[in-house]
Amino acid sequence: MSEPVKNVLLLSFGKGHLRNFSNETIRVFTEFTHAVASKKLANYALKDYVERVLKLPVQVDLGDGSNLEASPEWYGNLALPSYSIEKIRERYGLIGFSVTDEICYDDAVKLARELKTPNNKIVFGGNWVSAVAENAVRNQAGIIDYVVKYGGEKAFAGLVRGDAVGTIPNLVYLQDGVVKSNPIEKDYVGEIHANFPERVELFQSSRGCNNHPRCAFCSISSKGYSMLTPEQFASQLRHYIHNNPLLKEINIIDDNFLASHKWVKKCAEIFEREPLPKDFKLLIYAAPNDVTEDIIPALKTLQVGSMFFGCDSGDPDILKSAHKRNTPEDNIRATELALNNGIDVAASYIIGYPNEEVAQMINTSKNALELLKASQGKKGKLRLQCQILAPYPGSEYFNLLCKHYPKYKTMDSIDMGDAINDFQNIYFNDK
Ligand code: B12
Ligand code: SF4
Repeated sequence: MSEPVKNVLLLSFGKGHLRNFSNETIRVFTEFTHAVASKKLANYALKDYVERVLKLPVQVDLGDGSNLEASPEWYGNLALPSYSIEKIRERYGLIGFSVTDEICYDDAVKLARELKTPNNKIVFGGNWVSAVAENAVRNQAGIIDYVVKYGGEKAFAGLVRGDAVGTIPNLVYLQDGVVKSNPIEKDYVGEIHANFPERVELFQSSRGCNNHPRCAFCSISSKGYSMLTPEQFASQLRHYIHNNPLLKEINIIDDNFLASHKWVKKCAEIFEREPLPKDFKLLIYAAPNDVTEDIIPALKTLQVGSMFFGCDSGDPDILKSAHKRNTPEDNIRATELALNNGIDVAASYIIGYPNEEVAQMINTSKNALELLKASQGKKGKLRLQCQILAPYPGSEYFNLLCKHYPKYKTMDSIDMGDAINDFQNIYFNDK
């Protein structure tokens, strides 16, 4: 048990702009403003949880750890309040880094190295570090004190309160040179209230996914599947709209918004009684197999304007081998249904699965062409995208990569371009 922390700083990161520390300051904004680009919902969630929900006597400041000076056109108003590295070292007892992907991990570690003193604690959280937590605390000993795996609210609160390290859920740390991983608790999900800056349009109504086993390429860092109640969903949505009447679209980042039709219909019932503003739209992620005729009226009431579909392949065997629940036919049917009802679709495919045959890739392009045909003359618009399979840490495919390239097992910083090449080498060298 140690003292509760008074001043906490949570940093977010945008695209990896390599930092150069000469004459540099870090932008720290204690009043929310729209002029900062790398707005992490995670940091708003953590701040709101300890300040509003738990009412801990702490001030959590949010800062942007990106190298703002490197690209003012991207980050906007450089006249924002900012603190120097010296000032940050002096002021904050706990500094958190939200690192959701590999692109900003190296930058975050570089900055953490500058900010670390014997008087502060450095904690990392987010998707990327969750999957490489043990490697991160071992490889960055002396810089990263703790990594929080998966949902971070309870662990963050424990660190702020100064709870005994061994009692804090989801915490990974070094003790006498040995990596300790505390038991993982089911993710917390609750309303997030904050004065979001104008451009924060990210909205969370559930965490996790009900697809078991997970898709073989999936690397999301969540434990279990938890969702807001329909009443909380409505209250949070109204909070967003009330705080920002200019907001025209909200991106619901849930991995599968249609996981429970019953829940979606209950949410819709609330908004049938008190409709959303006319020109307001929701963007959702959905599995094509969950898009059925009977859910369309609810989607209309909720003013869903576009859906992102993980079609992922047009080949039935590939879909099965990746533990997907959708079929190639689902991809076409769901797209037609959405477009017919004026809902835009972004359909995403992947190629480069283990042992994927050329004929199977052709099935994928045929499936995408079917979607294109289905989109002709429809009210909704279609966007197609395709990427090469990336074996992210935390996924089943990453374990396959490690079998052939054991070096990845102990790494915390991975160039995903290299990982993709190595993965391709295993399966496609002779083709
Ligand atoms: C929104 C989003 C984006 C937005 C980001 C906007 C923003 N500024 O936040 C945009 C579109 C820009 C984006 C871009 C990318 N993204 Co993205 N994105 C997401 C998405 C859908 C939601 C993230 C989110 O806000 N979740 C809600 C918050 C509340 O949850 P959370 O971030 O997990 O945070 C919780 C915990 O992780 C933890 N935590 C997080 N940070 C911290 C910090 C501390 C100190 C503590 C204690 C705890 C903690 O506590 C939080 C509360 O429980 C996720 C998928 C997902 N469902 O998570 C993908 C996801 C994170 N993205 C991903 C990827 C790959 C990318 C890109 C690299 C894609 C690309 N190829 O360009 C880029 C890189 C962005 C960059 N660095 O420049 C992957 C990461 C895979 C991985 N394991 O690394 C994910 C998981 C999607 C996926 N399944 O593939 N993304
Ligand atoms: S990829 Fe999406 S649908 Fe598949 S298990 Fe992960 S979150 Fe669920």
